[in-house]
Amino acid sequence: TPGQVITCKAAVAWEPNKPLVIEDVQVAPPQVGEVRIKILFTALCHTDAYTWSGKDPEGLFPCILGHEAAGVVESIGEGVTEVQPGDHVIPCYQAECRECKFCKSGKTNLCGKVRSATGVGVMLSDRKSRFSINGKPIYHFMGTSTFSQYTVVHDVSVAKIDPKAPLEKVCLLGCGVPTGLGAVWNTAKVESGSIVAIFGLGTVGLAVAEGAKTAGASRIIGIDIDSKKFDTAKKFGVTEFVNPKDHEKPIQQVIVDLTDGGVDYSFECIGNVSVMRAALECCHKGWGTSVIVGVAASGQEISTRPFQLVTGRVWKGTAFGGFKSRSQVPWLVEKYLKKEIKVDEYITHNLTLGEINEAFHLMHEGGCLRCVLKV
Ligand code: NAD
Ligand code: AHE
Ligand code: ZN
Repeated sequence: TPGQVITCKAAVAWEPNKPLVIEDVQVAPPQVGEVRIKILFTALCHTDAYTWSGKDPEGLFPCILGHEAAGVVESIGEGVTEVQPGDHVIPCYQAECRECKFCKSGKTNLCGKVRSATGVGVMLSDRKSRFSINGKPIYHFMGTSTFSQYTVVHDVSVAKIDPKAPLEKVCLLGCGVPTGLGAVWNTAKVESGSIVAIFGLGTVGLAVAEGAKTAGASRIIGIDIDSKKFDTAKKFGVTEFVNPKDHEKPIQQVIVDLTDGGVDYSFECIGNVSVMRAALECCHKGWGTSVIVGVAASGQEISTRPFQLVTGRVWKGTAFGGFKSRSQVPWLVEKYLKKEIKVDEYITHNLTLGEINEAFHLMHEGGCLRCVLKV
């Protein structure tokens, strides 16, 4: 039997920076290779705010933002074999088809199958949106669009998880927490005894700290311009704090002086290109590796003296912490259920979809890590 159009509530971004509007949205049934998901909980990530701001070259309006969520499969399109209605799932903005050049390389978690469609807000099969309001199409975002009671995603972008996991918590495993843990475990491969510097102590930076602690780092230096972050950061494994505002010297010099020549690994978790430079330049000569995690605005470029790399420093980046999404998100959920990784501790606020604009305001205040919305 052909699926039905569902009318439900969604937060629509009509224009950059204009408050999101809760609208009645029509969600078309899933087509071949697609899955329609009832979203139960979604968190907000800084990347949603970034695209909303209008600075993301891939940002299209009107759209439905959101990419850190959990829900239940409502229906499946033709050819979908790996999930069934009723399955508990986490939508994944980084797909994993297991068949493309990227997936088969064994060298990356990036997947090429649906990226050309998700980057322009449509579905792959007909390059159209499944969302509309009275016939007017509304763009998808990151292949997930979780600020909606129902969304349609590609089957290669759905991780099926243990139904015992509380969806109001594990929604965080859709982005920020895996990104930080994976930046340490998969991208940098931090060894025991290493000295680590983390720039930016939001959810992503704190997850880096947690990852570094489990990897056995000897010193974990947290750098943030908001000293209110330092108390919480201790609980995630940060051992020392530096507020660049307390120093006259450039922050890279402060860190080099603190560490007898620099750190073994640094992570930029802000999205600020001058901090990215500082993060590279505070690395130890000969081997220090810096990982870019933050997303910088359109038009921004990184720079440093090439001599920094000639003398052995390494500059890297990471997307979703290098995790293969469909394979490894379920594994992260199990680790959470076994209490091997934190998740609850990153949730500082709980609101509803109707309060989403308030949730975005909270994000810009110091006390907020993740705000989870009941959808
Ligand atoms: P957040 O806003 O919660 O955290 C950023 C932190 O940086 C805040 O604590 C802020 O006080 C601090 N900060 C700002 N300017 C600073 C400066 N000049 N020096 C030191 N600290 C400074 O954000 P988040 O949700 O943790 O995300 C962090 C970044 O990671 C964002 O850019 C986001 O878009 C990006 N991100 C990337 C990936 C990926 O796959 N690469 C995944 C998730 C998020
Ligand atoms: N559209 C942005 C790029 C945004 C970006 O880099 N996204 C990260 C995930 S951020 C999650 O909070 C990512 O995974 N990138 C790899 C990819 O395939 O998008 C821009 O600036 O163009
Ligand atoms: Zn995110």
